[in-house]
Amino acid sequence: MLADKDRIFTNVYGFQDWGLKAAQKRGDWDNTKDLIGKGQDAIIEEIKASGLRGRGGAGFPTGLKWSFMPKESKDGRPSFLVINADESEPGSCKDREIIRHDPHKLIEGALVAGFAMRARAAYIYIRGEYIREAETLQKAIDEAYAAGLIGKNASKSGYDFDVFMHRGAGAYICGEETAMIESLEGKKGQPRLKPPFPAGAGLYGCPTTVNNVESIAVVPTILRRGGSWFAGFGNEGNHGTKLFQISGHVEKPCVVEEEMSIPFRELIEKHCGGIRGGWDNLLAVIPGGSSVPLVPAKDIIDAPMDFDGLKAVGSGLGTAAVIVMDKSTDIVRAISRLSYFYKHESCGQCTPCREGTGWMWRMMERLRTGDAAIEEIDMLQQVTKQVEGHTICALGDAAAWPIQGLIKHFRPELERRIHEHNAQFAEAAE
Ligand code: L3W
Ligand code: SF4
Repeated sequence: MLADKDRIFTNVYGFQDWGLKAAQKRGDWDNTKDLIGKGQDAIIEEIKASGLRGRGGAGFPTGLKWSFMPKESKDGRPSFLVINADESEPGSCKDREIIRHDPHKLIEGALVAGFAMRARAAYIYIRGEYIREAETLQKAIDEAYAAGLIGKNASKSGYDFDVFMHRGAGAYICGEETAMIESLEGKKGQPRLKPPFPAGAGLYGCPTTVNNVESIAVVPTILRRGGSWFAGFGNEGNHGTKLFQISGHVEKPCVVEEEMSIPFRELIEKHCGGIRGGWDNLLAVIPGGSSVPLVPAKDIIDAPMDFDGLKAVGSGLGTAAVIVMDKSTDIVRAISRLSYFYKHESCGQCTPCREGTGWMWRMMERLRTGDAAIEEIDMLQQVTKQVEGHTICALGDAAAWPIQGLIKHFRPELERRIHEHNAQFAEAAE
Protein backbone atom coordinates (compact mmCIF):
# COMPACT_ATOMS: atom_id res chain seq x y z
CA MET A 1 0.00 0.00 0.00
CA LEU A 2 1.26 3.46 -0.92
CA ALA A 3 2.66 5.38 2.07
CA ASP A 4 1.28 8.86 2.71
CA LYS A 5 4.72 10.37 2.10
CA ASP A 6 4.68 8.99 -1.44
CA ARG A 7 1.35 10.47 -2.46
CA ILE A 8 1.51 13.11 -5.17
CA PHE A 9 -2.10 14.30 -4.88
CA THR A 10 -2.04 15.24 -1.21
CA ASN A 11 -5.26 17.24 -1.46
CA VAL A 12 -7.27 14.87 -3.63
CA TYR A 13 -10.12 14.77 -1.10
CA GLY A 14 -10.23 18.54 -0.78
CA PHE A 15 -9.56 18.58 2.97
CA GLN A 16 -7.47 21.69 2.39
CA ASP A 17 -7.93 24.79 0.26
CA TRP A 18 -7.11 24.50 -3.45
CA GLY A 19 -5.85 28.09 -3.71
CA LEU A 20 -2.31 29.24 -4.40
CA LYS A 21 -1.15 29.86 -0.82
CA ALA A 22 -2.33 26.45 0.37
CA ALA A 23 -0.88 24.78 -2.73
CA GLN A 24 2.48 26.42 -2.06
CA LYS A 25 2.37 25.13 1.52
CA ARG A 26 1.92 21.64 0.08
CA GLY A 27 5.05 22.12 -2.04
CA ASP A 28 3.65 23.27 -5.37
CA TRP A 29 5.47 26.09 -7.19
CA ASP A 30 8.53 25.51 -4.97
CA ASN A 31 11.50 26.85 -6.95
CA THR A 32 9.86 26.05 -10.26
CA LYS A 33 12.65 28.14 -11.79
CA ASP A 34 15.13 25.42 -10.73
CA LEU A 35 13.04 22.72 -12.41
CA ILE A 36 13.08 24.73 -15.62
CA GLY A 37 16.81 25.36 -15.07
CA LYS A 38 17.46 21.64 -15.59
CA GLY A 39 17.00 22.29 -19.29
CA GLN A 40 14.63 20.87 -21.87
CA ASP A 41 16.50 17.71 -22.77
CA ALA A 42 17.26 16.85 -19.14
CA ILE A 43 13.57 17.16 -18.21
CA ILE A 44 12.54 14.85 -21.05
CA GLU A 45 15.22 12.33 -20.04
CA GLU A 46 14.04 12.41 -16.42
CA ILE A 47 10.44 11.76 -17.50
CA LYS A 48 11.64 8.89 -19.69
CA ALA A 49 13.58 7.48 -16.72
CA SER A 50 10.48 7.70 -14.52
CA GLY A 51 8.65 5.28 -16.81
CA LEU A 52 5.56 7.53 -16.84
CA ARG A 53 3.00 6.26 -19.34
CA GLY A 54 0.06 8.40 -20.45
CA ARG A 55 -2.81 8.42 -17.95
CA GLY A 56 -5.57 9.13 -20.51
CA GLY A 57 -6.16 5.54 -21.56
CA ALA A 58 -3.58 4.53 -24.14
CA GLY A 59 -0.53 4.35 -21.84
CA PHE A 60 1.89 5.73 -24.43
CA PRO A 61 5.31 6.58 -22.86
CA THR A 62 5.13 10.28 -21.98
CA GLY A 63 8.83 11.17 -22.30
CA LEU A 64 8.98 9.49 -25.70
CA LYS A 65 5.93 11.44 -26.86
CA TRP A 66 7.55 14.71 -25.82
CA SER A 67 10.73 13.79 -27.69
CA PHE A 68 8.73 13.79 -30.97
CA MET A 69 8.37 17.57 -30.67
CA PRO A 70 10.79 19.61 -32.84
CA LYS A 71 13.80 21.18 -31.15
CA GLU A 72 13.90 24.01 -33.67
CA SER A 73 10.90 25.97 -34.91
CA LYS A 74 10.24 25.55 -38.63
CA ASP A 75 9.17 28.77 -40.45
CA GLY A 76 8.68 30.44 -37.07
CA ARG A 77 5.77 28.12 -36.23
CA PRO A 78 5.16 27.88 -32.47
CA SER A 79 4.64 24.59 -30.65
CA PHE A 80 1.72 23.93 -28.31
CA LEU A 81 0.79 21.73 -25.39
CA VAL A 82 -2.86 20.68 -25.23
CA ILE A 83 -4.08 19.22 -21.95
CA ASN A 84 -6.97 16.81 -22.22
CA ALA A 85 -9.43 17.56 -19.41
CA ASP A 86 -12.42 16.41 -21.46
CA GLU A 87 -13.00 13.60 -19.00
CA SER A 88 -16.03 11.80 -20.40
CA GLU A 89 -15.18 8.11 -20.27
CA PRO A 90 -17.99 6.39 -18.31
CA GLY A 91 -16.55 5.63 -14.87
CA SER A 92 -13.72 8.19 -15.07
CA CYS A 93 -13.65 11.03 -12.55
CA LYS A 94 -10.02 11.46 -11.51
CA ASP A 95 -9.14 14.55 -13.56
CA ARG A 96 -12.19 16.22 -12.02
CA GLU A 97 -10.73 15.68 -8.52
CA ILE A 98 -7.32 17.06 -9.58
CA ILE A 99 -8.92 20.20 -11.01
CA ARG A 100 -11.24 20.63 -8.04
CA HIS A 101 -8.67 20.22 -5.33
CA ASP A 102 -5.15 20.41 -6.78
CA PRO A 103 -5.37 22.71 -9.83
CA HIS A 104 -1.96 24.26 -9.19
CA LYS A 105 -0.24 20.91 -9.73
CA LEU A 106 -1.74 20.93 -13.21
CA ILE A 107 -0.78 24.53 -13.99
CA GLU A 108 2.78 24.10 -12.72
CA GLY A 109 3.01 20.85 -14.69
CA ALA A 110 1.78 22.66 -17.80
CA LEU A 111 4.58 25.20 -17.49
CA VAL A 112 7.35 22.67 -16.91
CA ALA A 113 6.12 20.18 -19.52
CA GLY A 114 5.43 22.99 -21.99
CA PHE A 115 8.95 24.32 -21.47
CA ALA A 116 10.43 20.83 -22.00
CA MET A 117 8.73 20.52 -25.38
CA ARG A 118 9.44 24.15 -26.30
CA ALA A 119 5.75 25.04 -26.37
CA ARG A 120 4.57 28.64 -26.50
CA ALA A 121 1.36 27.97 -24.57
CA ALA A 122 -0.87 25.32 -23.06
CA TYR A 123 -4.56 24.96 -23.82
CA ILE A 124 -6.51 23.08 -21.17
CA TYR A 125 -9.63 21.66 -22.85
CA ILE A 126 -12.12 20.99 -20.08
CA ARG A 127 -15.32 19.00 -20.34
CA GLY A 128 -18.27 21.37 -20.75
CA GLU A 129 -20.25 19.72 -17.95
CA TYR A 130 -17.46 20.51 -15.46
CA ILE A 131 -18.90 23.97 -14.73
CA ARG A 132 -17.66 24.46 -11.14
CA GLU A 133 -14.34 22.82 -12.00
CA ALA A 134 -13.86 25.25 -14.89
CA GLU A 135 -14.50 28.14 -12.51
CA THR A 136 -11.90 26.79 -10.06
CA LEU A 137 -9.38 26.19 -12.81
CA GLN A 138 -9.78 29.67 -14.27
CA LYS A 139 -9.35 31.22 -10.81
CA ALA A 140 -6.20 29.14 -10.27
CA ILE A 141 -4.84 30.24 -13.68
CA ASP A 142 -5.59 33.86 -12.77
CA GLU A 143 -3.78 33.42 -9.42
CA ALA A 144 -0.75 31.97 -11.19
CA TYR A 145 -0.65 34.89 -13.65
CA ALA A 146 -1.04 37.45 -10.86
CA ALA A 147 1.86 35.87 -8.95
CA GLY A 148 4.10 35.88 -12.05
CA LEU A 149 4.27 32.09 -12.07
CA ILE A 150 3.06 31.89 -15.67
CA GLY A 151 2.98 34.49 -18.43
CA LYS A 152 5.99 36.63 -19.33
CA ASN A 153 9.20 35.45 -17.66
CA ALA A 154 7.21 32.65 -16.01
CA SER A 155 8.42 31.96 -12.45
CA LYS A 156 11.41 34.23 -13.23
CA SER A 157 12.78 31.58 -15.55
CA GLY A 158 13.22 33.85 -18.55
CA TYR A 159 10.64 31.69 -20.40
CA ASP A 160 7.33 33.14 -21.60
CA PHE A 161 4.43 30.74 -21.29
CA ASP A 162 0.66 31.22 -21.42
CA VAL A 163 -2.07 28.91 -20.14
CA PHE A 164 -5.58 29.12 -21.60
CA MET A 165 -8.66 27.23 -20.54
CA HIS A 166 -11.19 26.19 -23.18
CA ARG A 167 -14.58 24.67 -22.36
CA GLY A 168 -15.98 21.81 -24.41
CA ALA A 169 -19.66 21.52 -25.29
CA GLY A 170 -20.58 18.00 -24.24
CA ALA A 171 -19.22 15.74 -26.99
CA TYR A 172 -17.37 12.60 -25.82
CA ILE A 173 -15.46 12.42 -29.09
CA CYS A 174 -13.70 15.71 -28.36
CA GLY A 175 -11.62 13.70 -25.86
CA GLU A 176 -9.94 12.06 -28.87
CA GLU A 177 -6.82 14.14 -29.36
CA THR A 178 -7.29 15.23 -32.97
CA ALA A 179 -11.03 15.93 -32.51
CA MET A 180 -9.99 18.07 -29.54
CA ILE A 181 -7.59 20.00 -31.77
CA GLU A 182 -10.33 20.51 -34.38
CA SER A 183 -12.68 21.74 -31.66
CA LEU A 184 -10.05 24.14 -30.30
CA GLU A 185 -9.68 25.52 -33.82
CA GLY A 186 -13.39 26.28 -33.77
CA LYS A 187 -14.47 23.44 -36.03
CA LYS A 188 -16.80 20.49 -35.54
CA GLY A 189 -15.05 18.02 -33.22
CA GLN A 190 -14.25 15.14 -35.55
CA PRO A 191 -11.06 13.05 -35.40
CA ARG A 192 -8.40 13.44 -38.06
CA LEU A 193 -6.62 10.59 -39.76
CA LYS A 194 -3.24 9.76 -38.14
CA PRO A 195 -0.50 10.08 -39.27
CA PRO A 196 0.36 12.86 -39.24
CA PHE A 197 0.47 12.73 -35.46
CA PRO A 198 -0.08 16.01 -33.60
CA ALA A 199 3.67 16.37 -32.95
CA GLY A 200 4.06 16.84 -36.72
CA ALA A 201 0.88 18.78 -37.46
CA GLY A 202 -1.41 19.62 -34.56
CA LEU A 203 -3.16 22.77 -33.38
CA TYR A 204 -3.33 25.31 -36.26
CA GLY A 205 -1.00 22.96 -38.14
CA CYS A 206 1.75 23.53 -35.55
CA PRO A 207 3.66 20.88 -33.56
CA THR A 208 1.45 19.86 -30.63
CA THR A 209 1.46 17.34 -27.85
CA VAL A 210 -1.80 16.27 -26.24
CA ASN A 211 -1.48 14.89 -22.71
CA ASN A 212 -4.01 13.90 -20.08
CA VAL A 213 -4.47 16.03 -16.92
CA GLU A 214 -2.98 13.41 -14.60
CA SER A 215 0.06 12.87 -16.87
CA ILE A 216 0.90 16.58 -16.65
CA ALA A 217 0.00 17.10 -12.97
CA VAL A 218 2.52 14.48 -11.79
CA VAL A 219 5.45 16.03 -13.69
CA PRO A 220 6.66 18.62 -11.11
CA THR A 221 6.73 16.00 -8.33
CA ILE A 222 8.62 13.54 -10.54
CA LEU A 223 11.20 16.22 -11.32
CA ARG A 224 11.54 17.18 -7.65
CA ARG A 225 11.80 13.64 -6.33
CA GLY A 226 13.56 12.11 -9.33
CA GLY A 227 12.56 9.75 -12.10
CA SER A 228 14.00 6.79 -10.19
CA TRP A 229 11.67 7.51 -7.23
CA PHE A 230 8.62 7.26 -9.52
CA ALA A 231 10.05 4.25 -11.33
CA GLY A 232 10.37 2.51 -7.95
CA PHE A 233 6.62 1.88 -7.88
CA GLY A 234 4.83 -0.80 -9.86
CA ASN A 235 5.91 -3.72 -11.99
CA GLU A 236 8.36 -3.63 -14.89
CA GLY A 237 7.09 -1.31 -17.62
CA ASN A 238 4.17 -0.12 -15.47
CA HIS A 239 5.64 2.41 -13.10
CA GLY A 240 4.50 5.10 -10.74
CA THR A 241 1.56 5.98 -8.60
CA LYS A 242 -1.89 6.16 -10.14
CA LEU A 243 -5.32 7.57 -9.38
CA PHE A 244 -7.86 4.73 -9.35
CA GLN A 245 -11.58 5.58 -9.53
CA ILE A 246 -13.64 2.76 -8.10
CA SER A 247 -17.40 2.81 -8.63
CA GLY A 248 -20.27 0.34 -8.58
CA HIS A 249 -20.92 -2.45 -6.11
CA VAL A 250 -18.23 -1.87 -3.51
CA GLU A 251 -18.98 -0.78 0.04
CA LYS A 252 -17.26 2.61 -0.37
CA PRO A 253 -16.71 3.91 -3.90
CA CYS A 254 -13.75 6.30 -4.04
CA VAL A 255 -10.95 7.94 -5.98
CA VAL A 256 -7.61 6.94 -4.48
CA GLU A 257 -3.93 7.26 -5.34
CA GLU A 258 -2.19 3.93 -5.13
CA GLU A 259 0.91 2.19 -6.36
CA MET A 260 0.59 0.97 -9.93
CA SER A 261 0.27 -2.84 -10.15
CA ILE A 262 -1.55 -3.20 -6.82
CA PRO A 263 -3.60 -6.43 -7.03
CA PHE A 264 -7.32 -5.89 -7.54
CA ARG A 265 -8.33 -7.58 -4.29
CA GLU A 266 -5.94 -5.44 -2.25
CA LEU A 267 -7.17 -2.24 -3.91
CA ILE A 268 -10.77 -3.06 -3.08
CA GLU A 269 -10.15 -4.35 0.44
CA LYS A 270 -7.92 -1.47 1.51
CA HIS A 271 -9.85 1.44 0.05
CA CYS A 272 -13.41 0.37 -0.69
CA GLY A 273 -14.33 -1.83 2.29
CA GLY A 274 -14.70 -4.88 0.04
CA ILE A 275 -17.34 -6.03 -2.43
CA ARG A 276 -21.00 -5.48 -1.54
CA GLY A 277 -22.21 -8.80 -0.18
CA GLY A 278 -18.70 -10.28 -0.05
CA TRP A 279 -16.25 -11.63 -2.63
CA ASP A 280 -18.51 -14.52 -3.63
CA ASN A 281 -21.00 -11.92 -4.82
CA LEU A 282 -18.60 -10.42 -7.40
CA LEU A 283 -19.75 -10.97 -10.99
CA ALA A 284 -17.41 -8.96 -13.23
CA VAL A 285 -15.31 -5.82 -13.42
CA ILE A 286 -14.66 -3.27 -16.15
CA PRO A 287 -11.23 -2.19 -14.94
CA GLY A 288 -10.39 0.80 -17.13
CA GLY A 289 -13.42 2.82 -18.10
CA SER A 290 -16.14 1.61 -20.42
CA SER A 291 -13.83 1.31 -23.45
CA VAL A 292 -12.08 -1.84 -22.21
CA PRO A 293 -13.55 -5.35 -22.07
CA LEU A 294 -15.10 -6.64 -18.86
CA VAL A 295 -13.26 -9.29 -16.86
CA PRO A 296 -15.13 -12.04 -14.99
CA ALA A 297 -14.60 -12.29 -11.23
CA LYS A 298 -12.29 -15.32 -11.27
CA ASP A 299 -9.80 -13.64 -13.65
CA ILE A 300 -9.60 -10.22 -12.00
CA ILE A 301 -9.23 -10.99 -8.30
CA ASP A 302 -5.46 -11.48 -8.32
CA ALA A 303 -4.66 -9.38 -11.40
CA PRO A 304 -2.15 -6.55 -11.02
CA MET A 305 -3.88 -3.27 -11.77
CA ASP A 306 -1.60 -2.02 -14.51
CA PHE A 307 -1.34 -1.88 -18.31
CA ASP A 308 0.25 -5.30 -18.83
CA GLY A 309 -1.43 -7.13 -15.95
CA LEU A 310 -4.88 -6.27 -17.26
CA LYS A 311 -3.89 -6.95 -20.86
CA ALA A 312 -2.96 -10.45 -19.73
CA VAL A 313 -6.56 -11.02 -18.60
CA GLY A 314 -7.97 -9.71 -21.88
CA SER A 315 -8.67 -6.14 -20.83
CA GLY A 316 -6.75 -2.93 -20.14
CA LEU A 317 -6.00 -0.26 -17.54
CA GLY A 318 -7.51 2.52 -19.68
CA THR A 319 -8.09 5.46 -17.35
CA ALA A 320 -8.18 3.15 -14.29
CA ALA A 321 -11.90 3.75 -13.85
CA VAL A 322 -12.77 0.50 -12.12
CA ILE A 323 -16.46 -0.38 -12.50
CA VAL A 324 -17.41 -3.21 -10.13
CA MET A 325 -20.53 -5.28 -10.80
CA ASP A 326 -21.97 -7.77 -8.35
CA LYS A 327 -24.39 -10.60 -9.06
CA SER A 328 -27.41 -8.31 -8.91
CA THR A 329 -26.26 -6.74 -12.19
CA ASP A 330 -28.11 -7.42 -15.42
CA ILE A 331 -24.83 -7.71 -17.33
CA VAL A 332 -26.49 -7.83 -20.76
CA ARG A 333 -28.45 -4.68 -20.01
CA ALA A 334 -25.30 -2.97 -18.70
CA ILE A 335 -23.36 -3.65 -21.89
CA SER A 336 -26.36 -2.76 -24.05
CA ARG A 337 -26.49 0.59 -22.26
CA LEU A 338 -22.82 1.15 -23.10
CA SER A 339 -23.57 0.29 -26.73
CA TYR A 340 -26.18 3.02 -26.75
CA PHE A 341 -23.60 5.45 -25.38
CA TYR A 342 -21.16 4.74 -28.22
CA LYS A 343 -23.92 4.92 -30.84
CA HIS A 344 -24.94 8.30 -29.43
CA GLU A 345 -21.37 9.63 -29.28
CA SER A 346 -20.16 8.44 -32.71
CA CYS A 347 -19.20 11.52 -34.71
CA GLY A 348 -20.57 9.81 -37.81
CA GLN A 349 -17.77 10.47 -40.28
CA CYS A 350 -16.79 6.84 -40.95
CA THR A 351 -19.29 4.24 -42.05
CA PRO A 352 -18.28 1.20 -39.92
CA CYS A 353 -18.64 3.28 -36.76
CA ARG A 354 -21.67 5.37 -37.77
CA GLU A 355 -23.66 2.36 -38.97
CA GLY A 356 -21.99 -0.34 -36.88
CA THR A 357 -22.59 1.28 -33.48
CA GLY A 358 -26.31 1.46 -34.31
CA TRP A 359 -26.38 -2.16 -35.48
CA MET A 360 -24.53 -3.33 -32.39
CA TRP A 361 -26.87 -1.47 -30.06
CA ARG A 362 -30.00 -2.80 -31.79
CA MET A 363 -28.66 -6.37 -31.69
CA MET A 364 -27.69 -5.94 -28.04
CA GLU A 365 -31.23 -4.84 -27.26
CA ARG A 366 -32.59 -7.98 -28.96
CA LEU A 367 -30.23 -10.11 -26.91
CA ARG A 368 -31.20 -8.24 -23.76
CA THR A 369 -34.85 -9.16 -24.18
CA GLY A 370 -34.01 -12.58 -25.62
CA ASP A 371 -36.02 -11.77 -28.75
CA ALA A 372 -33.31 -13.10 -31.07
CA ALA A 373 -32.11 -16.24 -32.80
CA ILE A 374 -29.14 -18.14 -31.34
CA GLU A 375 -27.16 -17.45 -34.55
CA GLU A 376 -27.37 -13.73 -33.86
CA ILE A 377 -24.78 -14.06 -31.11
CA ASP A 378 -22.16 -15.03 -33.69
CA MET A 379 -23.53 -12.48 -36.11
CA LEU A 380 -23.06 -9.75 -33.49
CA GLN A 381 -19.51 -10.97 -32.89
CA GLN A 382 -18.87 -10.66 -36.63
CA VAL A 383 -20.25 -7.12 -36.68
CA THR A 384 -17.88 -6.13 -33.87
CA LYS A 385 -15.00 -7.52 -35.94
CA GLN A 386 -16.14 -5.47 -38.94
CA VAL A 387 -16.02 -2.33 -36.83
CA GLU A 388 -12.84 -3.04 -34.80
CA GLY A 389 -9.74 -1.71 -36.54
CA HIS A 390 -11.69 -0.29 -39.48
CA THR A 391 -12.37 3.20 -38.26
CA ILE A 392 -10.56 6.54 -38.11
CA CYS A 393 -10.35 6.69 -34.33
CA ALA A 394 -10.54 4.36 -31.34
CA LEU A 395 -14.25 4.94 -30.69
CA GLY A 396 -15.10 2.11 -33.05
CA ASP A 397 -12.85 -0.29 -31.11
CA ALA A 398 -14.21 1.02 -27.83
CA ALA A 399 -17.76 0.23 -28.98
CA ALA A 400 -16.78 -3.28 -30.11
CA TRP A 401 -14.68 -4.45 -27.16
CA PRO A 402 -17.27 -4.45 -24.36
CA ILE A 403 -19.56 -6.59 -26.54
CA GLN A 404 -16.73 -8.97 -27.41
CA GLY A 405 -16.00 -9.32 -23.69
CA LEU A 406 -19.67 -10.06 -22.99
CA ILE A 407 -19.86 -12.76 -25.66
CA LYS A 408 -16.57 -14.30 -24.57
CA HIS A 409 -17.45 -14.55 -20.90
CA PHE A 410 -21.25 -14.57 -20.74
CA ARG A 411 -22.40 -16.50 -23.84
CA PRO A 412 -24.40 -18.97 -21.69
CA GLU A 413 -26.36 -16.04 -20.24
CA LEU A 414 -27.14 -14.73 -23.73
CA GLU A 415 -28.26 -18.22 -24.81
CA ARG A 416 -30.36 -18.65 -21.67
CA ARG A 417 -32.31 -15.47 -22.42
CA ILE A 418 -33.02 -16.53 -25.99
CA HIS A 419 -34.14 -20.03 -24.93
CA GLU A 420 -36.30 -18.61 -22.16
CA HIS A 421 -37.91 -16.06 -24.47
CA ASN A 422 -38.56 -18.66 -27.15
CA ALA A 423 -40.04 -21.07 -24.58
CA GLN A 424 -42.41 -18.37 -23.33
CA PHE A 425 -43.36 -17.57 -26.91
CA ALA A 426 -44.04 -21.24 -27.69
CA GLU A 427 -46.08 -21.62 -24.51
CA ALA A 428 -48.18 -18.59 -25.39
CA ALA A 429 -48.76 -19.96 -28.91
CA GLU A 430 -50.10 -23.29 -27.62
C1 L3W B 1 3.84 9.98 -32.60
C2 L3W B 1 3.67 7.72 -33.23
N1 L3W B 1 2.89 9.90 -31.65
C3 L3W B 1 1.04 7.03 -30.89
C4 L3W B 1 0.66 9.16 -29.67
C5 L3W B 1 -0.72 9.57 -30.13
C6 L3W B 1 -1.45 9.72 -28.80
C7 L3W B 1 -0.82 8.64 -27.92
C8 L3W B 1 -1.60 7.37 -27.83
O1 L3W B 1 -6.66 6.82 -27.50
C9 L3W B 1 -7.27 5.40 -25.66
C10 L3W B 1 -8.38 4.88 -26.56
C11 L3W B 1 -9.62 5.04 -25.68
N2 L3W B 1 4.24 8.94 -33.37
C12 L3W B 1 2.65 7.59 -32.25
C13 L3W B 1 2.30 8.73 -31.49
N3 L3W B 1 1.31 8.32 -30.67
N4 L3W B 1 1.85 6.55 -31.86
O2 L3W B 1 0.46 8.39 -28.49
O3 L3W B 1 -2.10 7.03 -29.07
P1 L3W B 1 -3.17 5.90 -29.31
O4 L3W B 1 -3.57 6.02 -30.74
O5 L3W B 1 -2.63 4.61 -28.83
O6 L3W B 1 -4.40 6.23 -28.37
P2 L3W B 1 -5.48 7.45 -28.35
O7 L3W B 1 -6.05 7.70 -29.70
O8 L3W B 1 -4.89 8.63 -27.64
C14 L3W B 1 -6.74 6.72 -26.09
C15 L3W B 1 -9.02 4.77 -24.33
O9 L3W B 1 -7.83 5.51 -24.38
N5 L3W B 1 -9.86 5.08 -23.21
C16 L3W B 1 -10.60 6.21 -22.99
C17 L3W B 1 -10.12 7.36 -22.68
C18 L3W B 1 -10.99 8.40 -22.14
C19 L3W B 1 -10.49 9.45 -21.50
C20 L3W B 1 -11.27 10.40 -20.72
O10 L3W B 1 -12.47 10.36 -20.60
N6 L3W B 1 -10.55 11.35 -20.14
O11 L3W B 1 -9.19 9.67 -21.51
C21 L3W B 1 -9.97 4.08 -22.29
O12 L3W B 1 -9.49 3.00 -22.40
O13 L3W B 1 -10.61 4.13 -25.98
O14 L3W B 1 -8.12 3.54 -26.86
O15 L3W B 1 -1.19 10.93 -28.23
O16 L3W B 1 -0.67 10.75 -30.84
N7 L3W B 1 4.07 6.70 -34.00
FE1 SF4 C 1 -16.11 9.36 -35.77
FE2 SF4 C 1 -16.58 6.84 -35.02
FE3 SF4 C 1 -15.06 7.31 -37.09
FE4 SF4 C 1 -14.17 7.93 -34.63
S1 SF4 C 1 -14.59 5.89 -35.39
S2 SF4 C 1 -14.01 9.15 -36.49
S3 SF4 C 1 -16.14 8.56 -33.70
S4 SF4 C 1 -17.25 7.83 -36.92
